[in-house]
Formats: sequence, C-alpha cells, structure tokens
Amino acid sequence: MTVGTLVFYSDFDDFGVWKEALLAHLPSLKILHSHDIGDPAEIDYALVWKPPEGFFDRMTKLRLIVNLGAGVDSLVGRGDLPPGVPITRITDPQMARMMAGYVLFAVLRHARDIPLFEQAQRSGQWVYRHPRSPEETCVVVLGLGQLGAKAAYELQRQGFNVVGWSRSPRQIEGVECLSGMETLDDVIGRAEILVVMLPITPETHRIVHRERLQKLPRGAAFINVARGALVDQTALTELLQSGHIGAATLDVFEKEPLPAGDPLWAMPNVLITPHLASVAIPSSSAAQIAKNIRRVSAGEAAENVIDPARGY
Ligand code: OXD
Repeated sequence: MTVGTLVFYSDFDDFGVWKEALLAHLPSLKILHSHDIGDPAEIDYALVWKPPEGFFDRMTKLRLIVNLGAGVDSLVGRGDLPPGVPITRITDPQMARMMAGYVLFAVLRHARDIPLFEQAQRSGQWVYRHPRSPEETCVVVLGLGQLGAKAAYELQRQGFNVVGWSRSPRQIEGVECLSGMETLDDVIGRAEILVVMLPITPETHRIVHRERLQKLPRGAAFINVARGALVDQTALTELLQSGHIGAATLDVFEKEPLPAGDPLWAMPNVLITPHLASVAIPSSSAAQIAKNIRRVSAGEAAENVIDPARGY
C-alpha cells in the first residue's frame, strides 16, 4: 500500500537524487516532479524550495509541506497555503556543518588578511602584514539557531574570541552569549568580524540597519549567510565604499540574483557567492523527511514544524 504522493519543486536541487534518496526510505511513496502533476488534488506531501505563488492552489489533500532548506521565509505569509497544513524545516547536522565550513572559511579569510594578499599578488607586490593570533579577534555571530550555534562553536574551537547574540537566551560552550534587543548595539560595536545568521521575520527585517552598521569598529569585516533583507544593503554598500566597513563576504542579497549593475559586483573588498553557503543534503536529510511522512500518514504530528506566526 502506498503512503501517498509527494510533489517536488526546486530550481536548484536535483530531482533524481532526492527521489532516489527518499525511495530508499519509503519505497511505496509516489514521487512526482511539479512538471508532472496531473490532478493537484492527488498530492499529499510537498518537498519544495521557493515554489511560485499559486503553487499550492487546488492541493486540497495536502497534509505536509517540507521546506528544502533551513529558512522558511518563502513559505510563510503567502496566499495559496491550505489552512492548517504543517510546514517543516530540515534540521540536519550535515547542513549545519556545511554552513559552519563556509563561515569558517569567510572568517579566516578576513582574519588572515587574505583579500589584501590577493590584491597584492594581482599587482605583483610583496605586501607584509603581521598576522594576529585568533583570540585577539572578536567575531560576533548574530543568530544562534541550529546553524548559527554550530558556526559559533566551530569559530571558538579555532581560538577566536566569539560573542554570540540571539533574541532569546542561548548557551554555547566557549562562546559568550548575549541576548535581547537592548544588547544588540553594544554587541555589534565589539565586532571586528560580524557574521549574520538570523532568520528573517517581520521583527528581524533590516535589523542590521544603517545606524547599527555604523556602530561596527572602523575596518570591520561583514559576512552575511542568512538573508539579504536582514541588512540595509544600500547603507552596507556606502559604508564599504567609504572604508568604514573594511570588507565583506556576501552570500545573500536583498534581490537575488544580485542585479548586473549593482555596485557591489565591482568592489575589490567584497566577495560575492550566489546563495550556496549551505544546502539541503539528500543523503543525510531524506531519513528525517521520510520519518515525517510516515508520521503524518499514520495520523501523528510531524516533527520540526515551524510556527508560521513566528516565521521560523
Ligand atoms: C536555507 C538557505 O534557508 O539555503 O536553507 O538559504
């Protein structure tokens, strides 16, 4: 007997790989690519990354929506969601490890002045800047959810002086954790390297606004691996141009793809990557998705359900 029909939608992830990974756990699941939906009323489960508005229209039997990633912002507050259908997010240690790897790379690149040496090499110059020991550098991580907490932990393991900030209190071994809006400005003021890892919600939209960016110590490095809309991108660009912010590594932007004429493209102190700091990994997250499908098909509540009102 089949557990039902799942529809897959993503412009970035490989349907064949996900299908194979899910079938290994649930051989009786019928899996369709969104191109092949016949009758939307036959769909029980959706495994999706950024489906277009209207995607869920007429999916009257839908019982579970699985977001193919960590941030669920493209799924909350839209008009086509059938009421009461749980939305789950993937919480995968391997995805957190991949993200921590990117953050480590970006922090180390700034802490070890690699952009300076890259530029010096391009002009054939032997430029010496004496390295600092990691504990002399204060790295602030904004957002201590599963991904932020792992990144903060790995950074302190490298010896950095890591301060983590979240809206509600958290504890992470080796990391000074602060919480609450009243501490945010002071925390940002300490960041020689600021890493943004917050979820995007109505409360966090543009939380890193111009005045907060101006609180960064002169020459600080800025890293955003979460969502572009957390930050005032115009202010960020201007502060990078003026040198108040020394350098940035940006994986996410207010508008993606980053438009061709955007000044960030041409800035030598900015490294741009196309929103791939971490991705959902089929081999490690299929078991968790299959478990949720089994639970929902047996009439039990899904795990890792997000709160649409909170937005994560
Ligand atoms: C995610 C992302 O939210 O890749 O998973 O941005």
